[in-house]
Amino acid sequence: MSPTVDPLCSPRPSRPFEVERVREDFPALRQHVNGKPLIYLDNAATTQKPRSVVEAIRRFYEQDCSNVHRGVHTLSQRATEAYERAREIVRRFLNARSEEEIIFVRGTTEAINLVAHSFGRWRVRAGDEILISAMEHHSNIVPWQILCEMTGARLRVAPITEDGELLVEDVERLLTERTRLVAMTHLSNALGTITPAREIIRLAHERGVPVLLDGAQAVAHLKVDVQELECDFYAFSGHKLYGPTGIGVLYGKAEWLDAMPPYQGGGDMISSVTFEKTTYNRLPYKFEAGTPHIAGAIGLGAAIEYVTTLGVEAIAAHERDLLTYATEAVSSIPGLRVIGTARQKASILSFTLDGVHPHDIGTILDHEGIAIRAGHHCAQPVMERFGVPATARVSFALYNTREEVDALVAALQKVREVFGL
Ligand code: C6P
Repeated sequence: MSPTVDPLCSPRPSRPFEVERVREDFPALRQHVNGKPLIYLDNAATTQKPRSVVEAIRRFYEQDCSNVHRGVHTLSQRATEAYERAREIVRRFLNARSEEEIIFVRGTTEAINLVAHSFGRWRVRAGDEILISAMEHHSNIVPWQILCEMTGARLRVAPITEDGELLVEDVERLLTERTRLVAMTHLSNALGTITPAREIIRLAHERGVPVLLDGAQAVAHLKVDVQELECDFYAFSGHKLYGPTGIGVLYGKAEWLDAMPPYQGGGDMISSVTFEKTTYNRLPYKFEAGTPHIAGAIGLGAAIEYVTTLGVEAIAAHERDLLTYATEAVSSIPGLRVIGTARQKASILSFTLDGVHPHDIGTILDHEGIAIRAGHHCAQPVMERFGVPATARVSFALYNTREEVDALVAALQKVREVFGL
């Protein structure tokens, strides 16, 4: 089944997407690997960085390097302004109501752990339930298992279909009066499925249950508007959005974040400390203990500006074209099985090839200069669901081209030849 149009994105970009011009912004794409021009198709793991992001980080370290929120001196003021400006860029990008709702963290993993520890410690008791889906990344499974171990709560898992779809009625059936939180991926890293997030949130809210969306993959491929989605928490990583590693964002509705206890204690998250009592800082600082990744936040701001200038919808349309083109192209390869054939998909093409282990596919493609990921993609329950130990995964970004897809298909034919298929 080929992917259909993502309802969150307009099907037509406002102007043509000039991919060859865009590629010039990414110095890493100009290199050769194993004597072949690099074809980078491992974007779900991490994306390459545009020059403007590297420049923003360099500028910070060369000119403004200082700590934030602490010094009266000029460099500290400049660093604070740049860091807070990055927060405002994120706020606008997600359409959050207020900058108080944007917490800088290390990445999606830390964002989810923050909610599991803080919200969990506050709201979850023995016998309560956390509802996730069967296509979650380990980052959206293990923190909830740890919480369940600590509290005696129970993890419930909404199943997925043979196409890798999450059915709203299954989620509805599993929402009970003991459900304290729903935590779901917005876009599966192993299957490419776009989940029906808006409907799930509506159903959960009808029962007074808050919803966390794992946006690690979605944020680079779909237009995300947290007010339109009405999600209570949204987690994402900068490095999958053309920004640096080690920086990410937890969006949370202010009413939740206000009520939740701090996640970590330390500098910057307090307003006063005595040995008898500590009072906590206001939002968002209550959740940002210690010196943050200042350069990372600035780099993420630059990445979001880059993506916004190109247009999220134009990027989505370009990637949709690539995914449709690639899905059709690989369907002619004998023995190739696509894992994840949901009607709503973005960016990701996972597959197996009869008689060849995905790691061998990855190794042979690497000899051809083509980078893909092979393995369980930190989503072992998904592999189990589809009865495979691993898949080969191609994941697209804004700088990929149809010519690269053609090269991929030719290299996959080579894999078959090597294995005498
Ligand atoms: N998936 C992949 O190759 P971090 O590592 O914190 O930036 O992101 C974790 C994470 C959480 N949720 C989803 C849906 C993800 O895809 C990821 C990261 C990478 O698929 C690395 S395992």
